[in-house]
Amino acid sequence: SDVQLTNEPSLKIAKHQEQTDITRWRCLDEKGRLTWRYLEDDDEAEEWPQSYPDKWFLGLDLGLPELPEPTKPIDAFRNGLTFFEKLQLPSGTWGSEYGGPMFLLPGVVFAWYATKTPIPWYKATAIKSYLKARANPDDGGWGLHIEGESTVFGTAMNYTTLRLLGVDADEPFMVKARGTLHKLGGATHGPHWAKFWLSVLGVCKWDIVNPIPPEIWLLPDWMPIAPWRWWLHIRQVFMSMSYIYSKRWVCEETEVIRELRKELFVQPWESINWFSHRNSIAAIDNFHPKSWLLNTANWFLANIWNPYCRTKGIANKAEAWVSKLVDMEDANTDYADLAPVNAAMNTVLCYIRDGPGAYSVRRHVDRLEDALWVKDEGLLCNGTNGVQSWDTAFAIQAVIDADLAEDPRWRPMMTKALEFLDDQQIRENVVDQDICHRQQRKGAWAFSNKYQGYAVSDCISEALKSVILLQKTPGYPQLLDDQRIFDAVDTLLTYQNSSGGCASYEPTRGSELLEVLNAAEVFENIMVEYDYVECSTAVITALSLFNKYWPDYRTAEIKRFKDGVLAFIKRKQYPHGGWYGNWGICFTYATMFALESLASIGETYATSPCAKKGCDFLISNQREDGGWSESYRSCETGVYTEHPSGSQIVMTAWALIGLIKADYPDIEPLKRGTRLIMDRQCANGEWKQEAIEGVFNKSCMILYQNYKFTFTLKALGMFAKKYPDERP
Ligand code: LAN
Repeated sequence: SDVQLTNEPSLKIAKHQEQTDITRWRCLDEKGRLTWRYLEDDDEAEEWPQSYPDKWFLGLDLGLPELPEPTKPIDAFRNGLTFFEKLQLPSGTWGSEYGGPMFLLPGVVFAWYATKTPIPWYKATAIKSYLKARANPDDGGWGLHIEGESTVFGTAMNYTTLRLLGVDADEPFMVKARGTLHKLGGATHGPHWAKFWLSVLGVCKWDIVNPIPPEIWLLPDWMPIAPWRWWLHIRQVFMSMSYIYSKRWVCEETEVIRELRKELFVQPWESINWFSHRNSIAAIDNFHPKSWLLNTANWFLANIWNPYCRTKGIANKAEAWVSKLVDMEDANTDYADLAPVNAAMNTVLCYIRDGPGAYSVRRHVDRLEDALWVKDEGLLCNGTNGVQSWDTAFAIQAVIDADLAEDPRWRPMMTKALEFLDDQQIRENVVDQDICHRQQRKGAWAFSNKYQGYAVSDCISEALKSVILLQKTPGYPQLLDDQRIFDAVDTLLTYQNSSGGCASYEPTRGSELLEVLNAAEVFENIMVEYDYVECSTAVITALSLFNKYWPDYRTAEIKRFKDGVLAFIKRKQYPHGGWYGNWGICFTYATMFALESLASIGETYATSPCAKKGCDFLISNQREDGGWSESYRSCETGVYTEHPSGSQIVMTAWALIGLIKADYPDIEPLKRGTRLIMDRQCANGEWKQEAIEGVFNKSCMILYQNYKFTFTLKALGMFAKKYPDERP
């Protein structure tokens, strides 16, 4: 009754209300698959009360008592863990918002819209709240990520999202956003992906989209540009995009689409020359301008290939093959897909191909829920379907590093965490591994969960470390037998590049030169896998630990592998002593991992010039108040830059962990850093969210909500273990 439909009854999109009732949201944990429910029914809400994690995710008061004031780091550790324990989910993992990127939610909403999926009022309302809260206060637009300046990408996509959800164009915040979009040149000046999505909706015409030929999937594997060599994310996104582009499919025209055509552009829609705007892009969106080679290829494809050479036969063959590859992706992930970008596009693809109501469409729509998240600000889309295995691994390591895993007080929590990793280990390779060019994954862990099932070198490493450490602690069940540990190591050993380093999902398969084909405009370094310091160092640390307990397993290969990684790490050290981080901000993050890995093979401050230089780098950046602080600008510029809001507990913890692992000899700086973390702790043991911690592709920031527990605890625990009697 309170659901008001727009004038498109067939789409059943509800008008928003002012806000949802925050006490009615619940996060459902089905063995690490996390989805949100809104309980409209009072009885149901009473039967399923909000848990501590629910309340915490939603910013509600947990009503926890104040804990005794800590005098030593170990007390602060205990208080912190007492709080963090309350946030453990039934499956044994911890949940987390994983927001930051501002281009993911629009994809999901567009997929709902294109597939005529009903959007209940509470989702529409919660999305409206989130986007309103996240509009840039000065100009009302949205950026690439939550801390970024307004772009056409962010503003055109999120404005359109709101309009599709039934938000009025006359609302003051919409007027403001539209003004900003127009100042930036309007939606004709968006990057490739914005043009793609707006063409699917029929707000733009397909002529504005630079070619995305599915034919590229027909190239033989030996060719240096064959897509199986590309970085996984780009490959998977480009795949479904190319099918939809090839079909030039447009969703049903509705009143709101016709209105959007009037709102998003700076000239009358009918007069726009779409073809001529293929390369129009606002300066702020053009983070990585297209190469002349790509521009030439685009010109050829658009002017010669498409009109004159592309036969129906070629198009059909290419579409059919891409469609098969998408089927494999869907089957291998039970429709969860690699990430919400390709998940949204695959949803549309299945709708086009299989029709409304098809199982593929229904399952996709259901799976899109896995990436959605609710918080006090409203509903958003996470960067992946969660951070489950990754966060669980670090939670375990924090307790191990404090030497408290044997303490019966923490054993139930730790056992549950171990059970989670046990359940989440991937037990088999994908069926069509060679055909769809998947990496070996038996024995591995994914970043989120096994349903998504994409192994990552450092996710395997961190989970493996945690499992070994706990199973070697007296009193823990031996859930993974040796063979399953060996499976993980076997897969890990497939990850080394010729450089000695390791990449993320797969060893690097193509040349860096492929970067000239980067068509996304808004990201850098996305075309192939690169060697990442964090990934490489995590692997070496895991293998060192493994060696300790199984010295005879593939000994020579492991030694060779570790030597290669070690040489790589040493090469990658900056003259100032730090290492550049690709997935966390930035030098502080990677330097922690580098020092930890060096320590794992016995290289510390006293014994290794490389480790000493790394420590000196960290010490040189310690601030007056004892903390460390780094801004995401470091990632963009490659120059260590402090965050304007001062010391950050997460970076302080990273620096302390690196220093303590490297056995830094002077306790004074360590005490000052530890003090800062203790001072920032709340009376109930919690730490509050500070600046954003993560990054990808140099330009896009992403939040790691649990780092303020896992790493602060680890740092406190390590300090306490090393200096049990010190009171910083
Ligand atoms: C992630 C998240 C986890 C991250 C680590 C494990 C931390 C890292 O060490 C290796 C790379 C990895 C797995 C990673 C890769 C890129 C991801 C998946 C993300 C940063 C989360 C979101 C991002 C993804 C690419 C977002 C969609 C954007 C596109 C350009 C397709």
